[in-house]
Amino acid sequence: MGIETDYQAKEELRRIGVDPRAWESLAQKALHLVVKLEKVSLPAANILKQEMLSLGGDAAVAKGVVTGEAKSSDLLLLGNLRQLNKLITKLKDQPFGLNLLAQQLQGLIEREKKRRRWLLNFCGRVVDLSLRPYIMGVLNVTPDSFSNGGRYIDPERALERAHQMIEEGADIIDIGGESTRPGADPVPLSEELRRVIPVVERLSSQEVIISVDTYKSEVAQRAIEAGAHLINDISGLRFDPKMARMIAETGAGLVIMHIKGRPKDMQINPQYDDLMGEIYSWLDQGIQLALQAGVAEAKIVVDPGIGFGKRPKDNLVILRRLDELKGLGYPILIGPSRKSFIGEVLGLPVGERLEGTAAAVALGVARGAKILRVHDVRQMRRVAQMAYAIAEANGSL
Ligand code: HH2
Repeated sequence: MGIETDYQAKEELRRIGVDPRAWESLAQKALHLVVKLEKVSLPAANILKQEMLSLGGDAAVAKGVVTGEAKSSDLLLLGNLRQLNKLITKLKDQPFGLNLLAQQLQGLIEREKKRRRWLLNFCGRVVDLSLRPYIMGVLNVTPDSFSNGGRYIDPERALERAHQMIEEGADIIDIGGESTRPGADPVPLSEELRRVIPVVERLSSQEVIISVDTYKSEVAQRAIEAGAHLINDISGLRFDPKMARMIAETGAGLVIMHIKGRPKDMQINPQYDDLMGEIYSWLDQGIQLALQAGVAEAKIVVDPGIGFGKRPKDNLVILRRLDELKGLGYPILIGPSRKSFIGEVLGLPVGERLEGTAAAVALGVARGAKILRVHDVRQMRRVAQMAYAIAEANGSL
């Protein structure tokens, strides 16, 4: 079997029943790398060959290196992550430019680890979040959403809107059949199914990733059967105990979002002693629920839940301190689009929050957000891409 990512390696180790204390070191042995070096001097090539052999790996060199006739040689380092890390430690005190090579190797391994870490798989759809931020376009098929409510309740119009967002650069379409705005009442199961499933079915022939915004396992299951790849659970697996197992069985992706309370009451005087600490441990517990139910690591995305049981200033703090959630080890999604905290800062109604959303998206990306849930796809894709280019140039991601 091919193991590409740290996620995959640990998932296999978990399945086998390996003691979790051994996961880190075994995962390093499961991940193989081939590193090509050009024009390595004869003494350096000899040292690399010997060191790699002593570590149980190898190095491919030109024949002239062995006979001593070559002045230099291109070289392939062949080893696993553990061997290459040990090689780096050994090279740090070596002459012939090998200490510099150690630094370069270290940088390369870090980049490679990062690249592999962001490779997700939702029902067979590969999502590579190492390349650029992904845009999730909002498609509310509800009569009462806080923004665009009622516009796309007709499946024909919903489909038109979905195609428009795909054309504008949406990677994911997030279909929601129940408004979760503050004070909203739950929608009966049959009604949510009636709103969501026909749109999923008709969108399933497209290349786009289909997400369904629901906390009900039955809606999720029917949606996945109809062609959805990702379930966006605003309750972070807390409202429906059957959700986690159902996700595990289907291989769908899962967004675990933080919420304090329920949509009906979440904005009635929310309080936090330690905002980021609470969100962090709540998301961490949600991740554990998912993993225990058998959801693979490469399926999981986390979201601090902007506007879900938060005061306006809490939302600002979440965005300023978003990078603290990177410690969870999973890609971060944020949904600041047109929300009321922007209205509070700028004193503007929902239809005039484009620039405020852009600021939140740009800073979110700079602080590590990998998926942006937005209404204004064309504009926010540009904003996210630009913010990402700057943040990458800075080396801060
Ligand atoms: N926000 C909303 C709905 N779903 N899902 C995630 N993961 N993150 C969010 O921030 C988020 C979400 C609320 O926005 P919207 O769907 O536009 O409104 P409504 O709930 O009124 O339909």
